[in-house]
Amino acid sequence: MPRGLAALIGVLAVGAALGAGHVVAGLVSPSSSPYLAVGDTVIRFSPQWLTEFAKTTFGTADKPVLLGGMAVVIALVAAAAGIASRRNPGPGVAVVVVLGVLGFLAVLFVPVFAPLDLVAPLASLLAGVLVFRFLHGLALRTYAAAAAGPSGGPAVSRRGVLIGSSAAVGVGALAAGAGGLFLGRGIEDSRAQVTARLAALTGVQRAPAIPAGADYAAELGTTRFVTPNPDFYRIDVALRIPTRSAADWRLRIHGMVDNEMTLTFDDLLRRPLVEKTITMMCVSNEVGGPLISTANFIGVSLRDILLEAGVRPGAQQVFTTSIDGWTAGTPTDVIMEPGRHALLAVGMNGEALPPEHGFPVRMVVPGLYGFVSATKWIADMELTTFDARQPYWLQRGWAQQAPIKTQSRIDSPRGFSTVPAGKVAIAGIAWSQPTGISKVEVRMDGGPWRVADLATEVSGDTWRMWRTEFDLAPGSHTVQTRATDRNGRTQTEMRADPIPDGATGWPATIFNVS
Ligand SMILES: Nc1nc2c(c(=O)[nH]1)N[C@H]1C(S)=C(S)[C@@H](COP(=O)(O)O)O[C@H]1N2
Ligand SMILES: [Mo]
Repeated sequence: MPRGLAALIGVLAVGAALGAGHVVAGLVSPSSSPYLAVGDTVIRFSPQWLTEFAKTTFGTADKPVLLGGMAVVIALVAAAAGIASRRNPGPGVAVVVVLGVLGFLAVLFVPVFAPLDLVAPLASLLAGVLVFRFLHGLALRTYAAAAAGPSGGPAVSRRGVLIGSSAAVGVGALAAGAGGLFLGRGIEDSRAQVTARLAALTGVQRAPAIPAGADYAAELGTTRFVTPNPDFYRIDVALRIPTRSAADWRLRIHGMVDNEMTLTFDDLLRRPLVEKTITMMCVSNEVGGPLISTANFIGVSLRDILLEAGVRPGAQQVFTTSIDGWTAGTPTDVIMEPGRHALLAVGMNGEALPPEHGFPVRMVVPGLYGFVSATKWIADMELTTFDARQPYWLQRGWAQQAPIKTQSRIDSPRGFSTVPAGKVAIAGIAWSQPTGISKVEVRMDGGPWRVADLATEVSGDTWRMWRTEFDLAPGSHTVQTRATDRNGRTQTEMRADPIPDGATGWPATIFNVS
């Protein structure tokens, strides 16, 4: 058979395998899609330089890039397998089986594994082998018949069957893949119920309304004080968002505690609920970067829960594990500070947590970078020593202690933009959770520092907006800022990379006046 057809059969068979795996996973256990499990495994075993490269090069597009790259590699392997099988199906079947077994192993070794998870990779393996044998046999017969005799009649109809079957497999594989995605969204009902329950709760201690003067979004089009959920930055290593319903959610609290406990979602809603406005941020944020957002989180005081559990002396860290097996270690003494407002959060900006932000329950600790505190899809909480357990990012070279560093960002003018000469508004944000910002200074073209106007403060747990104005002549200009916190500490000029405990340095924006 022709090379092109042989390659196509390889690709179709593997496509059918992936599609079948994805749709069966969607039906029985959304976290067991072999394709996504392989992606997770790649992330888990990637060397640190590679994950850093991916994060800095592709940012939040790193997951689509990984999945797309995997698709290209798998398609090339499948095409090669098809071409190697022009006469005899042996090599092709062998490659399809090897790919299937890899998917199988990836699912088997996910951090949280259930026997039901094996159904999807098995279906995938079976579909791959069957489709390959079927299309390959059909193609061989078609070309053997064409070679055998001048009476092309049967060969033509065989060719029709071959084209029809190939098209059907291709469409079926795509539909199955898409169907799997759709089935994976099975927590929307549970989310809608939680949103309704949160709205109906009467005892919630609501966050004060954000004062009108807290941002300059209306006048200057700069960052809004509260980030709408769809715009909230997202960082995690989960290719498959866990889909546990609120009814099935449990949190086990154990280790160095007097009273081990297991909490249900209803247990949380029966407790006093508070709403806090909190600015969260990622340690990977570069100076001037976008990985910072603010939301009104509704939750239960984590300190109160731990007081009830009875933390034993020497329990240095609260080691949390998510449903998908990611881990974080939070210093116990930080969570236990009475004014810290560490939360087990169930709501975000008036609705249930969005799936990608940790539904049904996540942790939020003001003043700590997310990787040491903000466990999404939380499932387990162990009180332990720092030596006993190493969380995910600590194993990859990041720090154990990671308080958020005092920083500022220039939002307007945009870098390399052109603005009209005359009075030019300079504006941005500054943060130093949980201390708060007392001063932001701005300087133009290396000139003297000038104190900017600060917007109304919401709390130390949030960012604070600032603005000022410079009279500028045409030409290229560079503006710089530095923030000072309420303890009188000014952000350092020293440039540091995000790894291991957060970037530092004064932000600078170059822009043009005409
Ligand atoms: N389960 C899980 N939780 C996680 C992570 C993760 O990879 N998995 N990443 C953490 C990191 S590094 C950050 S910065 C915050 C980001 O939370 P967000 O995506 O809601 O903004 O989540 C934290 N919680
Ligand atoms: Mo992060």
